[in-house]
Amino acid sequence: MGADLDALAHSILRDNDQGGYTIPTKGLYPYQWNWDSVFVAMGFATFDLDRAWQEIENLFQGQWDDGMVPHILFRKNDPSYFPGPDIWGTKSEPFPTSGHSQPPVAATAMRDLFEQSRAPENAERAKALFPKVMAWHRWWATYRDPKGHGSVAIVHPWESGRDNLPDWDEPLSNVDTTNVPDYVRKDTSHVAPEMRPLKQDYDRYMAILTVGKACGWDPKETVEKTPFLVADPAITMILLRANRDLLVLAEKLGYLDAMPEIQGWIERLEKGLESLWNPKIQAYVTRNLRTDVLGTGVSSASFLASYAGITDPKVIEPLKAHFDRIAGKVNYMLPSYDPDHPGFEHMRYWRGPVWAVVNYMASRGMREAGDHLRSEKIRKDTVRLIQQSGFAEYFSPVDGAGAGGNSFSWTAAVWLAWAT
Ligand code: 9WN
Repeated sequence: MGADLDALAHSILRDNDQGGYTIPTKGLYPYQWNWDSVFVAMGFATFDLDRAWQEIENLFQGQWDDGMVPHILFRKNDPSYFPGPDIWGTKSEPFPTSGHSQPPVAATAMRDLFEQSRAPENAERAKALFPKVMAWHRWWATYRDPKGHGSVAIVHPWESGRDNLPDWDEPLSNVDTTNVPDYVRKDTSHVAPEMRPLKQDYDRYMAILTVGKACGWDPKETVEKTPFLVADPAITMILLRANRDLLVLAEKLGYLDAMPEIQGWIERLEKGLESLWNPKIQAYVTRNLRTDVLGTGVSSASFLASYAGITDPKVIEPLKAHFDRIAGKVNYMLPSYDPDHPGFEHMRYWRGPVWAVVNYMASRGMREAGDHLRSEKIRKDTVRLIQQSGFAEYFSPVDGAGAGGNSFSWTAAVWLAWAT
């Protein structure tokens, strides 16, 4: 069984490989996505380290002059996805891209690849990538903390990678959709609509995109004008973790001058996380930076606290209690949203389903923090899900059914890199 699944995972990565970059799955997502590629690199690293480096290097081919690494790289036009390059309308070189970013996992993967083999050619590749990653992290630090809280703000739910999380409902409810031109979705022609965001969500996604486009996706102007500006605990934690890994790389690669700047980012993000702690529910939540309203639910983001290097028992203990409560409610951890919350839907995308990549990060952090029991619970549940339902995009935490796209790259990658 394990060997069969390993072989299948390899073939999924090879099949979705477009020659140097990998698409998440055919049909539904025919382009290169940012955090997908980074997890894919972790999978490739288990059998082809050169190809793993190449995946990350090619992601940075899409980097903008201001340092931003876009969430989608449109290397060639493919009408099976909406919204494509014409709708985004960016003028980026050498190929069109989307206009905002996605969770910055790259530095963490880079450190893993570097530590896997310090052969001179790997050190050279890490050295060449380092300034690009610095520029990306500097972009987050410069533009995405407009209120000075220290947390990371996103300008579109797509930027979070957790597109229809119930926490976005409140900020999205303030988005005016009256001027959204007609459009035709493609996602619901590939996947059952009940597993995808609602039309109302898509209308709002398009309205926000239209504002960003009118700003030319200038980072400062977009933050000023976007109708959706929300601090995201997951990106804040992922960037915090990535900065800790970048700091280690700076030292090992001889970029000593970069260290104080990275250290400053780490301290700011640690402080920023405090502003996302909701004392009422004892968990990390989103903060709408337009209204100052805090999210009301425990999403899987909270369980990335150890991954982010947070050790304070005042935070970790209540989160463990949430974990144990939730584990008593579902058959497979981690649901993307609290099953006790009215916003929970077990098959609808980021409103409940389990995502292997989030499981990987959460479990890794818990293991590093010495919480082997919970870390292993997540890993074993992920193995059971994949054994039962294959390499699906996401899974029901209730019955383990696979949902979304099939033959999914990051699920295969995470299987190879961590689950088995
Ligand atoms: C929009 C590719 C991406 C993931 C995201 C996931 C989904 C896209 C979509 O697919 O988002 O970016 O069109 O639904 O939410 O996390 O990177 O797998």
